[in-house]
Order: sequence, then C-alpha cells, then structure tokens
Amino acid sequence: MTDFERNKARVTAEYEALINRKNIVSDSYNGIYDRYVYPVLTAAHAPIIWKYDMNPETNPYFMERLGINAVLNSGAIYLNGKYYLVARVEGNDRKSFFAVAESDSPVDGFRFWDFPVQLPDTEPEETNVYDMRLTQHEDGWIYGVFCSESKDKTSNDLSAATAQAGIVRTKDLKTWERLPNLKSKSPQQRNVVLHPEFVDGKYAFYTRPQDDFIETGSGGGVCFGLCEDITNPVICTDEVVISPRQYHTITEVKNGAGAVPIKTPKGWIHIAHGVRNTAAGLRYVIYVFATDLKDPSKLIASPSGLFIAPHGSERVGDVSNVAFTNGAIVRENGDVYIYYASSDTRLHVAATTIDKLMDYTFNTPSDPLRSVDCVKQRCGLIRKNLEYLNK
Ligand code: M1P
Repeated sequence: MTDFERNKARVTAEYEALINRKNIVSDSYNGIYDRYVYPVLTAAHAPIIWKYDMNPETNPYFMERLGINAVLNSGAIYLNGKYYLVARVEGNDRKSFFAVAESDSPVDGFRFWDFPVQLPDTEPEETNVYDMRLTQHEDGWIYGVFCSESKDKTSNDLSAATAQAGIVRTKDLKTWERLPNLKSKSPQQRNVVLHPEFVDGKYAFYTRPQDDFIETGSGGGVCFGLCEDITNPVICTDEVVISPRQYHTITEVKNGAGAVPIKTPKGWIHIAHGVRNTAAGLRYVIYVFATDLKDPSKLIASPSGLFIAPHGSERVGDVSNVAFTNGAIVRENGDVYIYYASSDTRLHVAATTIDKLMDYTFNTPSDPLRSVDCVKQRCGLIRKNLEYLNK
C-alpha cells in the first residue's frame, strides 16, 4: 500500500465515522431545551473532495490542497422530508461561502452536497459572504438573506469593511437567483432577516442598523421595516426598534435577529443574539423575545437574560465566548430544533418544542434592570416556593 492509499483510507474512514456518529442528548438540564453532545457540523464534516486532490500522480502525499477552517452559522429548513442546513463554511483563506448539508435526522447525519452554493456574481465589490437566514415566504419562494461584505474604500484602515444584506431566492436550494442588496438608511446592515409573511401587503425585514462594521454606534437594536418590492429591495418605512440594546444587559453592546421568527398561537417568537463587553472581550449569547401576531413590530414578551450561552468546550474557538444562531426548524408536531454555532467554529443543535418555547417566552419574567430589583424578583420566587412547599 502506498502512502497515498494509506492516508486516503484513513481520512475516508474518519470522515465516514464522523458523519455516521449518532448524537446523544447532553446531561445538562434546564427544562427549556435539550442540548446535544456532538456538533452537527464542523470543519471535519467538509467533504474530502473539497480539500484533497484525489489523484496520486498530482498529490502523492495525499495532502490537503484547500483546507477548511470552520463550519458555523447556518440557515435551516425542513423540505420534502429532509433537514437542510445552509452553513457558513470558512476556508483556510478566511473567505466564507455557503454549502448545503442534508440529513434525514435533525440532530446528526448531516452530509454536504458535492458542490457549495455558487452565488451569482452580481456584486463586484463583494469580498465575503456569511450567515444566511432561510425564509420560506408565503409568496412561494425560499429567500436567503445574508451578509455581503466589501472593503470600505473610504478608509485607509485595511480592515475597514462595509456590511450589507444580500438577498437570494430559490425553490430547491440548488438554483439561486440573486436580487439586489437591501437598501436602507443605515450605512451598514448585518443580521437581517426576512419575515415569512406579508405585513400590510409588504415584505417585512428585521434589520440591525449600524454606523460601523463592528460597532453599532447609534443603532438602537433589532429593528423592523417594510419593503414594497423584493426585486428592488428598499426599506420604505422608518426602521423602528423592536428589541432595544440596553445598559447592563446581555444586549448592551449590540444585538441582532437570528432565526426566522417562529409563529405560535401567542405571538412570533424570535431567537436572537445579544452581545456584552467584558475584560476578556465580547461575549455573545442567544436570547428570546416575542412580537405581536398581527403587528410583528410590537414587542409583547421579553424574557430576562440569556437563553443559550456557550458551555464548556463551546466557549473556545476562533472567536471565543460566542453562541450565535441564524437557523431553526419547526416540525408540524411542534418539535423545534435550534441550530447554534459556538465560538465561530462549529455548529450545534438544541431541541425543544413550541409549547416549551411559549412557556419560556411568556412565563419567564423580564429583566428588572437593577440588582436590587433582581433580588426582589428572585425573593418573590423563593417566597412562593416556600409557601407552596410548606403547605
Ligand atoms: O464573531 C461573532 C459574530 O459576529 C457577528 O455578529 P454581530 O454582527 O452581531 O457582531 C457576525 O459576523 C457573526 O457571523 C459572528 O458569529
């Protein structure tokens, strides 16, 4: 056996073992959702043919030619009996692209299609793309809204960039039609999500206006705006803040819409991310809020604090201390699968149900915003418990 054959056999066996590994529910318990132990997608899930030259004549050492650094923030959709993740895949060259991974199961067995998504190249300045949210819209299309990033040529800073919301649409995740980038009053936009239904006969977007590529500046939080024509996407209304950033909360530095909002009998449930600063850098966690069924720009519930934080080994990665989501799948039986990435490195799943999500969202008290009031809030729970337990 040649080195090439031995190494190829080893890499193939490891890859197949990884894809076929069954996932298991983690021991950690909170009654709200079940985390799964193994990530559903990692850099090691990238197909061998994406990385290696499979010809022994041109690759005698069976060496990686185009490595993959990370697989993270994924849009998610259930279609024709299959679970699909449209993941952000980052090459060793730092550029991200999208690729579709498919499975019969929501929690394991995800295998990438042979070819990544080849987006129509309609934005000549665009350097990087990432974080696609997949919206199955009532107009019949599946939309992908993602960050389209280009160099900020007005600045001498080589890392200065501009983020815009790119839009594509598809019926089958194979053929993608690119629409113009979304226009709004904000110079930068990231974490933009398309609402799945028309609102007042218009397309509705959750936006995140920001003054700068990293800093949101005057951007007050997750906003809501309407758009008349998706083929000429312009936010034609004021972008109203629906989930504000607030001092000394998990959204103090910034926040952003995550998964497409989930329709429940009590309201639209949003699974978003919030960012706070620490001496060790930014900390990203996932939080939840709800908006009115008839008026999705109206906040109706705001459970206190974080919903998912990075745990254990999830805390370490390319950008440590990050939990981030841009995709969830809801099944007809009420099961909900939340796909979240940890530390910009790998993708995990947490499972819950619509009933549990509603219970969490509408029965978790909101943040009283001051320690003294948080203590009062907790004492209220303790008092009630002691009264009940000592009855
Ligand atoms: O690095 C953490 C996350 O940073 C960005 O989120 P935000 O725009 O809120 O700062 C996103 O680029 C996201 O991809 C990334 O996971």
